[in-house]
Amino acid sequence: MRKQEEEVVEMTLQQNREFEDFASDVERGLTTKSKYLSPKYFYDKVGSQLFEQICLQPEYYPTRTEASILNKHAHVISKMAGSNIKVIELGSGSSSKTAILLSYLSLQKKKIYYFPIDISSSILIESTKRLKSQFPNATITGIRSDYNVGIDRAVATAECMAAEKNNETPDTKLVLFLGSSIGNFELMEARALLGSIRKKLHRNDFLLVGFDLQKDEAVLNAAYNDKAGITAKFNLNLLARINRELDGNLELGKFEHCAFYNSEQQRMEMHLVSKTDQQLYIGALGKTFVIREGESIHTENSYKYTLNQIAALAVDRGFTVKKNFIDKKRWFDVAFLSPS
Ligand code: AVJ
Repeated sequence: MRKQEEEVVEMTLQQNREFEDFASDVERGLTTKSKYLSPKYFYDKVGSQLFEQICLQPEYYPTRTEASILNKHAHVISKMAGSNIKVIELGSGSSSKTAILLSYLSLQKKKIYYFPIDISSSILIESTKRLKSQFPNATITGIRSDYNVGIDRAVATAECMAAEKNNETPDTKLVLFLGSSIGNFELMEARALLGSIRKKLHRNDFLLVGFDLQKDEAVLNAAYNDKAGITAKFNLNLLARINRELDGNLELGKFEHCAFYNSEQQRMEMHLVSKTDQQLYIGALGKTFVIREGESIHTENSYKYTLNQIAALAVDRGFTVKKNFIDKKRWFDVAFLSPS
């Protein structure tokens, strides 16, 4: 069986595990006093496509702002990262921004080794196929996984490659964590994640993290309540996914998208608010969950950072901030970190 087919089979097998995780997480989230669902479940095929549409909305500035920073500084970043690296990306999604960096790296390098890691099998299959045609000489290995396991598998795969090819493959790593996905993590979780990444890095490795910065609340609220209603669809799609995959009878029309900036917590919050008292039946769980009028299901936090908070977080986790690549409006920071 060809290697590519092996990769697809492996990803399909994991889809079964995905189902188990989803079912038990939904049961837990709808059973607790303050109902919640993890934002990682936004990214099924429909959700990933809706997120790509969100990135095109005039109000949603993060993606295009980060892309403009990468376009402007990719040559400096690839110079700082050195000549022989393997690129490991957490939450790669469509890898559209990463292609900017890979283009520069391919100009300078003999060969690119890129390991996109994503929870969504569908966007991973799609983006790796596209990137392989864009970078025919590159070795691109998609890994369907959450972040921590994903890095270990990327490092292990790279080492196998090195063994197979008599150490031709590079030994320095550039880990990418773009798109302000770090914003979805509670601050303690973000600390823990950076700490676990630090443990997997050697002195010559680097970490590039995209942070959405604090700014005018009106700009933030508009970004998560776009006029076209795509973010609302993206949020409600979580319920549609429960219906599709867990045999739920949830009526999307009985829920309202609600997103607002919580200045105390310095985060955008997304919720699905019930318009009436409801009985939510989920066939795969054989259970009914009661939700009251006005009660919400908390679906996402998106923390907004200051440069001081970024520096404190990096230093606290054993990194040095080599450079903050920031846009003119100071809305977004791509932080270039090295192990200290
Ligand atoms: C992909 C997590 C960075 O929080 O801004 C977009 C997801 N949520 N619109 C973000 C999202 C609502 C996005 N991240």
